Amino acid sequence: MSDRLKTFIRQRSAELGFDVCRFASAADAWPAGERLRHFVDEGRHGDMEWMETTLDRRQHPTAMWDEARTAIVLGMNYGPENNPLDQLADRSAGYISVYARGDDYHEVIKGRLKQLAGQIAARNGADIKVFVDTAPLMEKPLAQRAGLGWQGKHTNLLSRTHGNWLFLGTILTAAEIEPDAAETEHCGRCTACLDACPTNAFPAPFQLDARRCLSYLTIEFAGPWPEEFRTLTGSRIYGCDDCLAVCPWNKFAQEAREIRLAPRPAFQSPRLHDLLALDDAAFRALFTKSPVKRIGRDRFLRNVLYAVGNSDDASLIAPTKALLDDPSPLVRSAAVWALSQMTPPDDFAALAKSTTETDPQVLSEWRRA
Ligand code: B12
Ligand code: SF4
Ligand code: SF4
Repeated sequence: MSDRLKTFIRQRSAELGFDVCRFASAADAWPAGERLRHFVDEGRHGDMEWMETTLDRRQHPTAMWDEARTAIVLGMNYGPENNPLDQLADRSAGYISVYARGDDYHEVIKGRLKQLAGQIAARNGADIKVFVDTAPLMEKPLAQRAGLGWQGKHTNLLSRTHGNWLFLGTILTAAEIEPDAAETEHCGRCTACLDACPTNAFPAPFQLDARRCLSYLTIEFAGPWPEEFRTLTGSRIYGCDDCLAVCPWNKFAQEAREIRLAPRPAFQSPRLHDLLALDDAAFRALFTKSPVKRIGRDRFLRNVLYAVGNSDDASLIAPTKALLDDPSPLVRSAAVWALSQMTPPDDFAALAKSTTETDPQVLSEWRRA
């Protein structure tokens, strides 16, 4: 029965566009929960308070749902056509990470997971729940246990068949289904991802300090960044792919076949000049159905302005000055920093002298610069 059910699930998952589908016990003990607790105890989750508040439930699948017996772990390939890091050389353009260049994967995957779960429930009758990203479930160790790949030294899951470009989604069921073999680690002596990280975000191999990660800073962190990271971000304005893209296992990666994940031309090397002009309505229109929309126009403009400060593109000075009057203090403070990087010290001092700024946070940025 278990074998026939597995074949049924695999076939349906492939029809729904998943590239991998494997099975793991959701009930066996694992070390991941303790490691997560260590991560949070060290404060490495930064401002992601939801990791703290859901810590107990996150520790193990059964801590969230005590009837869970099997995890059906699915992977969807989002492999890029070329090495995405080549785009970092153009400092007048922003870098949006590969995962965010098409439609929001949460939407793409969640709908399919629900369809698959419905088909499984109709056949099997056992209780079932679907998860992608936002639920308090540790997806990467579950995926390793199911044999989709292994957690590399950069902490992401990579595989011998898809390299580093797999989105994960999970279905938990109360049904007992024969697990597949777990994958073992194949990083060996390689340290390419650790060496490539622009912000030195790995305190040790297999461990990440999210507070130093550009993905966290560009997406999750709400305020002005600590100064040291502003120059290190280069032109990365949403997410970061460096540790994934340098991995030698990408030689086995294939280009994504899911049409909704295909990169939109507007998100490949968007001109910083155009992005500086985005008001709220234009931002929402540009990022319809994109994961970028979630961070909102002000946080996005903050990221764009840090990239402007690193651009050496004098044509961006005038549109940056215009943002000194922006309604958002976050945007104004990032504009001040960008100008401090791009204008000669005397010009900047004259600007600082003439400012009518009253917001204390922005004023402190003028003084710091
Ligand atoms: C929080 C989060 C983040 C945070 C923290 C990232 C992190 N590495 O934890 C931030 C915002 C930084 C982030 C960034 C990214 N994320 Co994210 N994120 C998540 C989320 C919601 C939870 C992950 C989590 O629980 N982290 C807590 C840490 C403690 O867990 P962990 O990484 O598994 O930790 C393990 C290791 O540290 C290891 N470990 C610790 N100590 C030791 C010691 C030894 C000796 C050993 C061997 C191991 C070891 O064991 C731990 C437990 O397994 C998941 C979705 C989910 N629900 O799982 C997506 C998820 C991990 N993200 C994803 C993606 C795509 C990204 C980015 C690539 C996006 C981008 N391009 O910008 C980056 C990658 C950055 C990186 N190098 O990790 C995908 C990854 C897919 C994959 N193939 O792995 C996920 C699974 C979402 C999804 N459903 O597809 N993310
Ligand atoms: S995503 Fe970028 S900043 Fe974050 S760990 Fe990887 S290389 Fe470092
Ligand atoms: S770059 Fe090297 S160390 Fe990092 S995940 Fe890939 S194989 Fe492992």
